[in-house]
Amino acid sequence: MAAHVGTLPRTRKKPEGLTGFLITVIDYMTTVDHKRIGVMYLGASFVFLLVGGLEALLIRTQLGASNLKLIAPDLYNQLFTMHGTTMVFMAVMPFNAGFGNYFLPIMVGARDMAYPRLNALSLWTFLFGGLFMYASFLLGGAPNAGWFSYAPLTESNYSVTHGMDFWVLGLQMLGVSSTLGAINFIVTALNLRAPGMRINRMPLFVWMTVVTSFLLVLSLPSVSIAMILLLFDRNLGTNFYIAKMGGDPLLWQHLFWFFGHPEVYVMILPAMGIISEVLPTFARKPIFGYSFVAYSGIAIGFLGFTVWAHHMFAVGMPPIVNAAFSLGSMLIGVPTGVKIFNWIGTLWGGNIRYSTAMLFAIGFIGMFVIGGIGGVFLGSPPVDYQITDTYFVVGHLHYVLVGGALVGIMSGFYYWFPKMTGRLLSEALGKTHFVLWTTGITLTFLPMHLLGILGMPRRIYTYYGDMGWDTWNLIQTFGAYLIGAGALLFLFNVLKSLRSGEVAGNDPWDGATLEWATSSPPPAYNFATTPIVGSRRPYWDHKHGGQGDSGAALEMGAPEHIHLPSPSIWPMVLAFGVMVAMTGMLYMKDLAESWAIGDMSVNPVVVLLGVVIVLFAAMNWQNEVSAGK
Ligand code: HEM
Ligand SMILES: [Cu+2]
Repeated sequence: MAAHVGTLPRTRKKPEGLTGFLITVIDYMTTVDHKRIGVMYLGASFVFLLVGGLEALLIRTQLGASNLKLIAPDLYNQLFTMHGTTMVFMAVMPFNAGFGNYFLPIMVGARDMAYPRLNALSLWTFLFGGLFMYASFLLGGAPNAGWFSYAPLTESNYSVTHGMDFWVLGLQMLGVSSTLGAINFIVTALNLRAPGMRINRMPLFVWMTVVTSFLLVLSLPSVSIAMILLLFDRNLGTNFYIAKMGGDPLLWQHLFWFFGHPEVYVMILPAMGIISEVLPTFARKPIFGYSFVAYSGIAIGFLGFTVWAHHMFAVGMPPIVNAAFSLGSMLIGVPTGVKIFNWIGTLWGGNIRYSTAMLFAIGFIGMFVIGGIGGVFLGSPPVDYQITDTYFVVGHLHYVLVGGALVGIMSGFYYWFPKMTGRLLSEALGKTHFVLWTTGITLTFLPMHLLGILGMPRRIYTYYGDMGWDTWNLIQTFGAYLIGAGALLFLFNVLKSLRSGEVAGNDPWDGATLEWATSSPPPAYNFATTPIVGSRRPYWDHKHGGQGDSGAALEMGAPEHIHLPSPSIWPMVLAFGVMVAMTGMLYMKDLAESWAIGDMSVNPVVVLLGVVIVLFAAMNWQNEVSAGK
């Protein structure tokens, strides 16, 4: 019965110095290992988080007092658009994809994701898509119509730079990346689970990642289509969103929010999954009401598709429509409340260890509840009429996304860092980070609710001194700097631990799920032999008594031949080709015009070049697969 989840000896020694470094770079560029891909996802997301955070600090500094003119108004629009777009699509979502990549396969006892090369393609399309969008700052101006890009602001006569084209094409790449990743997560969780790992024994983080993946697959097409129509409007003379030509700007809002509302659950559900792992571990109890936590996640995902027009209460829909969408929005509060009761039930009577991961998880509950209650207010049409498009909305969304999603992600970092690196993060620095963030988040986002009620509109560049908004704005700006300091402290903590952190061992928190049963960091093949699972908390039951609810809680299967897919450069080349083609597409309008006057433009050449790279990479990829690598 004894489980030996050991490691096999290392097969290869790395040279030192520059050669070693180059080998590492090439290793990462060609890797198909879900853990390395996960680490790259997490690292890139953190860089984007810092960039998006810098943009936020610039915005907050400009708003710190009335009548300031520190940034040009035009740049201000670009900053708040890129801030929102970055945080949503290049920070929170890929953080979730990073943890999902690293831990979902290990937690279900698999060797890798179902489609390892496709997984690499997801990573590279995300990275190139993000870089592509940021290139806009240097190529004539970044997108500037807000992260929701409402028509008709986005049409070519209002948004004259190529910024919106960058936004549309870059976001298409990020959407492709998310769709591929989502399919991979679903197939992995449904098909590659270890023997005995029934659906209702899957860790809750896996559950939430699966629900999230379904949301992505079902909602992304809506925004993809909306963006293609916008691209046509801007470049080919169609009028999908132009009212005076018979189009409808509200079509954009419907298509966008049919994606946009499920998207908010895409951001929060994985964080809910993380804290559903952290809370029981540090309360030293099983999660209270496992099935309720899992099924309420499904209910939230399902209801999430019925409420999108609550973002549009004030556009003049008939009252009965507003009422229906209000009802749906209020209903979502029920499964959300169920989860919150279950988390509190998990803490109740627990033998609690207040580690940094645990503090962030508890902080999540408190701050998410504040954000959720703000949401319930906004879900009431008469209330929303008063506060839509004010700072109240900004307060609400930041409580759920920073106080909720990002704080949950941080809990995940403190929890899983020792597994990923073999070293502990400093608890003292971690707790300081926690204090900086909770104080900073409260000072920055709580007063926004008040300012919203006082009438301060969102997306304004500056305001007059006699509005009475100065004091709170100054406090908010101060709070924002505290959040920034916390993020830098976290970075310092990570770098310090990587060099000289305390060695963690395989199971520093007395964990319950399979990732703690292998070494830290885990070997490429995760487990030397396949784990056989007989419990919802296989490793915990194995350590504390051995029995699961059917036979042994955890056994290791017979030795077997380990097959791992070989590295491949082609996913990266393919993603690069897509970026090249997108670059050509950017100048579609100039192309249409140059055709009209009959001279040749370089753009079709660039598009063609991109397509050739894509086809070349796809062919080589296919050859590798047929060669059985
Ligand atoms: C009980 C649950 C919730 C309800 C009833 C709710 C309701 C609303 C409503 C009605 C709005 C539109 C406000 C307006 O524009 O006038 C809104 C905005 C928003 N909510 Fe929620 N919300 C809930 C939970 C969440 C969660 C969990 C998240 C994300 C993790 C979230 C993220 C957002 C975002 C990002 C916006 C702003 C969108 C924009 O930029 O215009 N909400 N919420
Ligand atoms: Cu919504």
